[in-house]
Amino acid sequence: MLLNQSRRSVENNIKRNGYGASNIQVLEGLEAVRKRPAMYIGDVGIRGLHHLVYEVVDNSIDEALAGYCDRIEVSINEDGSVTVSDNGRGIPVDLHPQENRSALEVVMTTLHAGGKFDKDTYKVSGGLHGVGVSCVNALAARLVATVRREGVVWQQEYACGKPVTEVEQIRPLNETEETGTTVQFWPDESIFKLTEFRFDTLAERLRELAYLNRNVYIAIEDRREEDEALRREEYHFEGGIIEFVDYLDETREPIHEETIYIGDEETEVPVELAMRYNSGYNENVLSFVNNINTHEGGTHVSGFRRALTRTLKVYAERNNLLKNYKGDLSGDDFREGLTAVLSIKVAEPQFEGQTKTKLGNSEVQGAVETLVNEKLAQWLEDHPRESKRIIDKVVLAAQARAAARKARELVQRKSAFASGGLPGKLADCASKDPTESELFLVEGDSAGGSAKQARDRHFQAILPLRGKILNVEKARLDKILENEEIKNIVTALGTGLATTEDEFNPESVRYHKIVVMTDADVDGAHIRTLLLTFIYRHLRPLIEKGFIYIGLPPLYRVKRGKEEQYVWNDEQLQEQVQAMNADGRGKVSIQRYKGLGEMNPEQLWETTMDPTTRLLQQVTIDDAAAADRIFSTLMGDAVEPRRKFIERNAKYATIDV
Ligand code: 0RA
Repeated sequence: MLLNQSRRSVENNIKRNGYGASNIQVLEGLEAVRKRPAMYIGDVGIRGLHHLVYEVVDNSIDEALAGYCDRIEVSINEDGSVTVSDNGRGIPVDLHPQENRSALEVVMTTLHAGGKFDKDTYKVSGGLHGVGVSCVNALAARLVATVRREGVVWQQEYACGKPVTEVEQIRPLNETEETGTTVQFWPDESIFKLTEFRFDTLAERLRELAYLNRNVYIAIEDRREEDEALRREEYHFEGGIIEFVDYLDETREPIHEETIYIGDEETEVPVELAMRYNSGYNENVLSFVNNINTHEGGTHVSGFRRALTRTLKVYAERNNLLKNYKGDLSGDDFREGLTAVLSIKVAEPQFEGQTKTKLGNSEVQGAVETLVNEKLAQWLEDHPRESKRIIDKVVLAAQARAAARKARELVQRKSAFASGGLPGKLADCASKDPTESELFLVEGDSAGGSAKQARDRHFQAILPLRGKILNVEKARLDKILENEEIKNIVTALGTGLATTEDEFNPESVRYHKIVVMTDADVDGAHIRTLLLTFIYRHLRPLIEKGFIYIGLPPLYRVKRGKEEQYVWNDEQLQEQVQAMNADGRGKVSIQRYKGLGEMNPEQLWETTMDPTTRLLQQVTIDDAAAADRIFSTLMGDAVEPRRKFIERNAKYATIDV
C-alpha cells in the first residue's frame, strides 16, 4: 500500500526540490530510505511501524493473487520482532543476470526491484506492490529472509538493509515441507519512535485482507508474554466481501435477509460489490482498489453511486412504488442505512486527493456503473419483496431529510451570527487565526473552570461539556441537532455540518487543533467515544485534515522534595520511582489522578495544555472499517459484541479511530 503512495511522494519531492533525472539514481539506494523514512512509509510513528508489516504481507498477497499461495502466517515474536511467512513459490535465489548477485539479494536490497522478474504475475497489482520489501529491510536493524525453493532452504541476513551473510543453503527441504518465503525483521529503534507492535491493529488489517481475498487463509499470533495466554486469530472467509458486509453489520438490524452480491472478474476492470440495507441511518460504503482502502472514494465510488440511484429509481417508478410520495429523491436517500463493500482491481491506478486515497482513473466509473446497473436491476427483479422494503426505506429517508434540513439550517444560521452566535459557555481565544487557535472540549464544568484559568487565552479556547452527548448511532440528524451540547460544538467550530469533503469549507473552521479532553476513567472514555462518533459521522473532514486530537492527561505525579515528574503509564511510573529512589535520599510520593477536576489550573496547564510539555494523540482515520465497527459495537443495540469488545480493550487508555 505504501509503495505507490510513497513513490508518488518521492516524485513530488523530486519535483519540489528540483532534483533532476541524474539525481534519481543516487536517491534509489536504501540509504535514501533511512535518511528520509517518512517519505517512503508516511511517518515514523506507530502507523509507519505497522506499515512495515503490511508491506511484507502485501508481497505474499500478490503471490496469492498470482495463484501460487493460499496461506500467510504472521507472528509477533517474544523479542518484539515480526515474522511473515507464506507458502508461495519463494523469492527466486538464482543469479540475477545484470547484477551478478542472487535475485533474493537484489529484491531485498534494491529499491523498486520487485516484480521485474516476472511481469505477468504482477498484472493485477501493477506497480503497487512487490517493491517495498527493500524499504522494510532498510528500516530494520536486522532482517532474516528465508526461502524454501528448489528443494533447499535458503537464507540471507541483513542489518539496516545491508547483507551481512551470503545467500546460504541451510538444509534440504523436507518431503512434507511446502515452498515459500519467510521474512523476520526487527524494526530499527533509532528510526521509529515506538517499536511495539499492536496485535489489534495488525489483526484488523489482516482480517480485512482475508475478506478481500477469499482464497487466502491468514493467521496472526502474539507470542509476547502479555497475558500469559498466547493470542491467535485465523481468518479465512469463503464468502469474501459478502461476509465482510455481514461482519460490518453484525450489530445492526438488516431490512433484507440476503446480502446482495455483484461480481465480474472477467471484465477489463475486475469489480466486486456486496451490499445490504439496515434499519439505521448511516451510510457505510467502504471501497478498495487493489486491496487499498480508498477512504476518499473516487471514480469507482461515483460509478457505484450513480448506478445505485438510477437503478433503484427506475425500478421504483416502473413498479409504481412511489405513488404515495410526491417529493423528490436525492442520492443520499438511496444510501441511508446502506452498508457496502466495493472492491476493484486496476492495473495502473492513479491515486489523488489529500491522503492519496482517491481513485482518479476516469475509465473506471463507466465500467463500475454499467456492471452495477445491469446486475442490480436483475437482483431487484428477482427479489420483489425485498426491493419494496428497500424503496420504502428510501422514501422514509427522503421525508426525514426535509426535517433534517430544517434542523441543520437552524444550527447553521445560528453560527452565521458573528460573535453573537457563539455559545455562552465558550471561552473563546483572542486570536482569529485558525492555524494557531486551539479548542479544548472539556468534560465537566469543574475541569472546564480550571481549564479556563489555566489556558493561554491568546490561542486557546475552552468549551466545557456537561453530561452525556447524544448517542449518534441511534439517532437521525434532526434529533442529533436538537442536543444542546452538539449545537454548542458545531457553533463553536463554525463549520456547519459537513459529512463530505465537497460540502466542507475548511476556511470556516475556527480552530485547527480541536482537543477532546476527558477524564482517564470509564465515564471519560464513554464521553470521548460519543464525541468521536459524532465527529466521525458528521464532521469527518476534520479528522481527515488532522485537526482532531485527544488530550492525554497523566495518570500519576511522582514527587520527591521539590522535584516532580508526571507519568502516563505504569511502566514510566516504575522507572521514575526507581530513578528517584536510586540515591536513597528523601521520600518519594505518588499521586494518582482520577479526573481532570483533581488538578489545579497550574497542573492542568503543565500536563495537558502547555504545547511544550503536553501529550496529544492525533486522531486519524487509519481504518474506516475498524472505526465504524468500534463505534457501532459500542453504540449499537447488540449487547454481547459490546461486552466482548470492552472486556478485550479495557486495558487500552484510548480508542484508536
Ligand atoms: C518474484 C518472482 C517470483 C516470486 C516472487 C517474486 C515472490 C516474492 C515474495 C515476497 C513474499 N513472498 C513472495 N513470494 C514470491 C516468481 C518466481 C518463479 O517463477 O518461481
